[in-house]
Amino acid sequence: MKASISTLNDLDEGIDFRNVDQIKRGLLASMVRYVGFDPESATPHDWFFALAGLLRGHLSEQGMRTSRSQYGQDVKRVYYLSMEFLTGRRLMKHLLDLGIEPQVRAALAELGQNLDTVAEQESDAALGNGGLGRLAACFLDSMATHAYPGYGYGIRYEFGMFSQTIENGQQVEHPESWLQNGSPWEIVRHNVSHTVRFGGRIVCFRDEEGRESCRWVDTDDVVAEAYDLKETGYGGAISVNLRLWSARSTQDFDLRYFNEGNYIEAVKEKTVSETLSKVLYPMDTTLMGQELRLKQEYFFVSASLQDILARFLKVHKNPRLFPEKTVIQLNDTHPALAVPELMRLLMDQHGLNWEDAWDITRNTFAYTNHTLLPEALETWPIDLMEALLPRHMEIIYRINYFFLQEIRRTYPGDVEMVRRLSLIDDSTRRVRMAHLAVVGSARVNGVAALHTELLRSRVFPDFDRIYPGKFVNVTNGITQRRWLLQSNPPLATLITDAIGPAWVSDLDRLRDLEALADDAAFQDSFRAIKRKAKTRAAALIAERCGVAVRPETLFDTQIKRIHEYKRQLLNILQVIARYNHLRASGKPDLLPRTVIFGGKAAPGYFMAKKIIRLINDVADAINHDPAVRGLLRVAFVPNYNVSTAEILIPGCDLSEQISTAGTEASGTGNMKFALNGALTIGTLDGANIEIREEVGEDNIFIFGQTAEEVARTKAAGYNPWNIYHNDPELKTVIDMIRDGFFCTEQPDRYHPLVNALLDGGDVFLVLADFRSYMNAQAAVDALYTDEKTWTRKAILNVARMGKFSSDRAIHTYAREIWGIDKMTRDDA
Ligand code: 26W
Repeated sequence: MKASISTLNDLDEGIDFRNVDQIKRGLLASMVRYVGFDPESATPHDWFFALAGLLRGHLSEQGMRTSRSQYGQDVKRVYYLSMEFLTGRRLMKHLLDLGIEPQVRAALAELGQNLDTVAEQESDAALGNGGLGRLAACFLDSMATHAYPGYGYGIRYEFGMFSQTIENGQQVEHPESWLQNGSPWEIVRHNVSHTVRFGGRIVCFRDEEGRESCRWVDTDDVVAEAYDLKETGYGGAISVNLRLWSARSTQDFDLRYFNEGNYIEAVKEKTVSETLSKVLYPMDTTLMGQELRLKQEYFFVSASLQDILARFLKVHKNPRLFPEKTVIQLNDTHPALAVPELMRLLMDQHGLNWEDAWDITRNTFAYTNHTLLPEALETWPIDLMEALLPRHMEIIYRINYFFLQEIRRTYPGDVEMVRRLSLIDDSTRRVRMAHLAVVGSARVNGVAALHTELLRSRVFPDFDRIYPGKFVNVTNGITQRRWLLQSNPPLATLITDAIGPAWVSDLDRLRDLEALADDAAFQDSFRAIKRKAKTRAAALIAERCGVAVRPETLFDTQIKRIHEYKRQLLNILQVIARYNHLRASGKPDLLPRTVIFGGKAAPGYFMAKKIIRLINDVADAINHDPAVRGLLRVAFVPNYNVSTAEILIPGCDLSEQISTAGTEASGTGNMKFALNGALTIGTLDGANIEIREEVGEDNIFIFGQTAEEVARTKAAGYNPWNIYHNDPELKTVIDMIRDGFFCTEQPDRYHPLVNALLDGGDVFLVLADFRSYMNAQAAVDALYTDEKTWTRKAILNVARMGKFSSDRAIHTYAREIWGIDKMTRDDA
């Protein structure tokens, strides 16, 4: 039997995906056998499931090849642990990776179906909040494309990021049940499950040789069940497995209650345990110590580590070799409990002593920090940790004890240093997860040059001193396969026709486009493509917002999470100033513009929700004012997600990246826009700095204070009132908001926003940067009238985006942090 399956080709059902006829037959068979519908009456939705079902078998086969190859070559693997994977839709990606889009399109057409319509039936896998989750998805794509032995671990949330509607100008959240109709891509591994324990108490004892060992008893248990998704790479040869854990109760019925006839009580425990993987926390900053979140973090960490260790021990008998074959990347601190969990598993389950276990642990992990905002740095109450994870709390105390002992030896008498570095904040009685991650990792990285610099100088200066070389930078990147090839086919084709297809897996090749920046014919094609993409974006806006916008106008877009630090408010102040100018001057001396917003606010984030409402109120006033018809339109596109981004980004002229300098770790939307030929207006924050370095300062609109200036402004005692009183245009704008110009029915609606800007001290320096932003916007207007120069700059932006490929980021991680090699494609 074994011999007959040694080559997976024996399993081939005979479908050659290069052959339209065979795909067609396969689709019909899948519709009947897998979906169970009559092809004669099937809807596009049914066809989506039939097609996905057909591909799934193929993907699974390819995944097996990759896995066999990894075992065969006994490679070192990287495990990417992330609470979020924002992969979006998968169908088109798989077709592009496998190179079979035209054939599948033709096969569907013969069945009377349109591939694009079929693809739109898929719901977004929105298992993430924003940048951090999308980055994880781009990284899996780059790992698969470049044959790195990678593996993702996360949570199979039943409800991903909520879907957003705008009602009366306000955000309303709705549950997003992406699994309502089932996901055709998942492979359920009923046989792969791990028990995850909570609560209970610790019993320690000494064996005959005097070695202490501990047992964790009387716990409440949950089972983690594995669901696998295959992340294909471009070219289709290699894939990366993404294993998501779903919580299942250890018992369907509590027999104690059941036997008493208490049927409802008997299933209650089941419901409680299974809430663990129910819903993604829709917050990207503050969590406020919620117990369920901590349980989610431990749940996925424990299941993943048990899984990783089991896979390792299947091949290697000696746990001490673990770091030679394994590196585990912690995507922010959310999985930082992996540090004490690995210690626990090595000591309590595999009998290692403390020293060996610690040696293995700190050589296994690496930690990526994604945020400087103090409120986003996770800490957990000691009491909560002790109740839920008593053994881990003990281990953390002990790690801390040895760690601080060393600090005391190196810095005798420096009690302040000890207090600052401790894993425990004694004043609040909380565990500092970032400290745990730093101490437990071999490397810590920031996600853009400035971010890493600030991380070292402001957030972790003491750690940087005691661990020279531990902090490194890896600037973020995006995958050009999704963010150009897939989302902007006309531009991708234009580029390939001009310079060949190598850019698809080597983005530096885009440099060759520089030579065409002034070429009249190339410019014409480039502009025509942009115009078509704007028409598509306009259609989306018309459909979702009921606002008619004209593709001839400048499309000015800010799409991202709504947050005070990202300063959507600065943008809307500028829009109001523009509106006032147009009304007052009576002549259209400013270029017609369409200002597009999109993004979700955390449901409990009062200010962010106010900002959404203000944008919508302002949009309403402007869009209904005949005085500015044809000159200014504002649209807030509801339910911003990956699929919306795929349409709005290609259709944008001006990309808004206007965070207060020193607050946005990197940004990745900025890269996606520039890659699609938008010019950036932005501050010297995050990756904007490196984007300016690459594209050249003539090809980007930079404004505002630098991170250093921001710090100095604040230190000098910043008073926004001075700016308010000295800038009449700004004063008028703020007064209008304060006096209810945009909300006559409730004039005080925006007082909280105005107060934050004035009496509240304007924490994010909106007023301080206003004038400089206005000037930069004036420069945009002036340049946009010069079609040729604008297009030249846009082309140069595309040509110089090579650095911002996630391929470059992954090569850097592989070389400098993970120490892993590409697999050879011998049997792939
Ligand atoms: C505590 C809850 C929580 C959840 C998520 C806190 C913080 C987060 C993330 C760190 C937020 C996030 O997505 N950060 C973004 O990460 C991107 C990828 O590195 C960066 O490009 C963005 O600048 C950063 O805001």
